[in-house]
Amino acid sequence: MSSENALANQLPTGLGGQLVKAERWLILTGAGVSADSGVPTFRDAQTGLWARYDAYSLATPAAFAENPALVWDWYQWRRRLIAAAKPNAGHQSIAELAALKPGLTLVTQNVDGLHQRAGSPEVIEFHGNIGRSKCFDCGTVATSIDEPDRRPPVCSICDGLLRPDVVWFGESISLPAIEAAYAAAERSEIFLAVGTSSLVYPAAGLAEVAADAGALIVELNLDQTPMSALADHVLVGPAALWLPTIAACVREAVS
Ligand code: BV8
Ligand code: ZN
Repeated sequence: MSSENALANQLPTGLGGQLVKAERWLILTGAGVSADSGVPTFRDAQTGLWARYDAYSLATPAAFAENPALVWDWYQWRRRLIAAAKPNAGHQSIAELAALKPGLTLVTQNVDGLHQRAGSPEVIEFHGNIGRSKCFDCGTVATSIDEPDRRPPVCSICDGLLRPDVVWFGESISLPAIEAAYAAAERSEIFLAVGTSSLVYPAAGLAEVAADAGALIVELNLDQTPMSALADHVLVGPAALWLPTIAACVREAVS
């Protein structure tokens, strides 16, 4: 019996039917969904050159202002890890669910672009995308980088330093992203949090909004998180194993 069928029988009682019936889903993903692609999570201890740095201390405007080359190098290291990674069965299942459930909204805290590479048509990138660079001074997104070996390269408009187009700690989420995500949470029937420690706000606030709107709250994680107490169902295990089961359950019902 394939792992999908085996786990399909292990979906908590009643959950399969609720997933099939609900049209308006909000899926919120965190670093755990990309862990199965070999992309380290924020909780993971960093490796190699970066072992002695804490991701939270590097992902800030102050860190970049203090040592732009160090922060740029850290993102270049992560960009190479991500370029070598492939979307996993979890990303692919979420892309399939978007096709099966037109009312599905996907919000990701990840900056790795793996949902798009897996075929998800619409991705609300709450924290931006590591694949884009923008000017630290004028904010212009770089369409080309003249001197890629400079660390960091400079803006072609104002000569300011380029930085990754991600949302750092202490920076605001873009208004369109936050409005779309919160509107989806307010009308959701299913809120599925996948591979997130539910520690980083305002993303972590979406679960409460969905719960207040009467959504069924489902958490998929290896561990307990501050959101676990709010969840109606907790699926313990890897996202790359549970998500194909959820997709199979919905697919079988519509085929
Ligand atoms: C803001 C981009 C305000 C950069 C990131 C209340 C309200 C508003 C703000 C705050 C608030 N309280 C505190 C704050 C400040 C701060 C915050 O939340 N701090 C935390 C640490 C307490 N929030 C902010 O600064 C936000 N900005 O609101 O500004 C403001 C208002 C006005 C004017 C100015 C400012 C901005 C936050 C965004 C930060 N940027 N990323 C980059 O990537 O380099 S966040 C970054 O960390 C990631 O993107 C990710 O979102 C986060 C880590 O979270 P996870 O994705 O959950 O990953 P994590 O590693 O923690 O956990 C992985 C989970 O997966 C674990 O649970 C693990 O068990 C599980 N797992 C592992 N493997 C698997 C798995 N699960 C399933 N399968 C597996 N195989
Ligand atoms: Zn500039």
